[in-house]
Amino acid sequence: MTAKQNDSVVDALNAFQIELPSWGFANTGTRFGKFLQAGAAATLEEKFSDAGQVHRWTGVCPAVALHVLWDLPAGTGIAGEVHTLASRHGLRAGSVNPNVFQDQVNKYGSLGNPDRDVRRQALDHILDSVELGKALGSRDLSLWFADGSNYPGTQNIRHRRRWFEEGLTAAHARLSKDQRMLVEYKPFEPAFYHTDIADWGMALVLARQSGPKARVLVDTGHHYLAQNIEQIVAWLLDEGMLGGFHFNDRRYADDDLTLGSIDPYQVFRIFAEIRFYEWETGKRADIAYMVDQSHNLKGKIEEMIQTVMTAQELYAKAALIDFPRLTKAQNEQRLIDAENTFKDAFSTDVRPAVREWRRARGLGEDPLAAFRESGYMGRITRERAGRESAVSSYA
Ligand code: RM4
Ligand code: MN
Ligand code: MN
Repeated sequence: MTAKQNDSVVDALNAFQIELPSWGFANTGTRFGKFLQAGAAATLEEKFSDAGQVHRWTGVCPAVALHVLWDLPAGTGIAGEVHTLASRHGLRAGSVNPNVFQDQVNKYGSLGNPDRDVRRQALDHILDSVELGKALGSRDLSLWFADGSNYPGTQNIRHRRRWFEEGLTAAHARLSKDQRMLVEYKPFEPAFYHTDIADWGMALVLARQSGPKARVLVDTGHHYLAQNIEQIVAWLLDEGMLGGFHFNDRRYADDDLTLGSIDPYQVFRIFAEIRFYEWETGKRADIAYMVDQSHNLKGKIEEMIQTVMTAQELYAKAALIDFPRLTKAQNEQRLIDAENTFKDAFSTDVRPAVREWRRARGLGEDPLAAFRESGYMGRITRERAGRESAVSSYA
């Protein structure tokens, strides 16, 4: 790697942070079974403590996303306490994720529910979450809805769309000037015939209709197989509407596997579009990078460290793309040369440069090894073993 390339990697890593999901540290499972881990976090304090380990060894994860009902079963009125817990572990609260999909009342949906009272209840929960975000100084209200239907003809798709527009507009009206609202889409699960916000186009329309502080959130697992995700990213960047990512990898559906475990080139291509946009416009894209994964089989903290390391490596690789060379080759229709600017960057081994970057910042060269050596896992496993282990979330 040349000195210039090394500088690009250093600049990229200096600018890259990624938010962790609180639910990634708790016991979760599939609908077929829950495989509990003795060391899994059960309380918000434990989630912050575990996330604090990921931040401590990687240095790039200062914020933790909160899922309101899972993390704050007592309600949204405890911002002070959340703040204290987070700072105790060197962290802050990240995006606030309202939960309007788990209560019995949400059987037929939340903001898209045909029952006006249920829609109101969902909106109230979202508005409480906006207030919690304000009290926590958290910027993003991150909205995902399980709304949809399982059988043709059972719901009025157009009415539900309008109810979403109404609800999201009302939620947007409550945002402070520093807050944003991220609208996440998903084409399937738990609804399997239609979901009310099925794709990026629907999320974009709703975000635009609800107000200027709304953006689209791209969860990499929320697409049909073979969909060109980086094209969606390029369009949203061009529209000024890309708000953030939920990163994870998948083989079939919304598998929530470790980022880059199945298709690292996919993640690289997403970063490539972002870097290309930034290089061309001279502007930094205002994107919240977040992880949305939870693991039943791998150790939760180790897996999160692995994810963050992978994200950094792929982001650093994308920083190596020679954009002047790429643009020239594109303009001259030299297809192979253009394509090879991507491939050259992707196949460069950035790990020595990333290790060096860590060393220079007083971090361990290998966060995974450092975490293992710290003895933290053994300690929490002993401390937490034997108590009632509940599955606190379904992610
Ligand atoms: C959904 C979606 C949301 C996440 C829930 C648990 O599939 O990805 O972002 O909060 O799962
Ligand atoms: Mn998600
Ligand atoms: Mn998901």
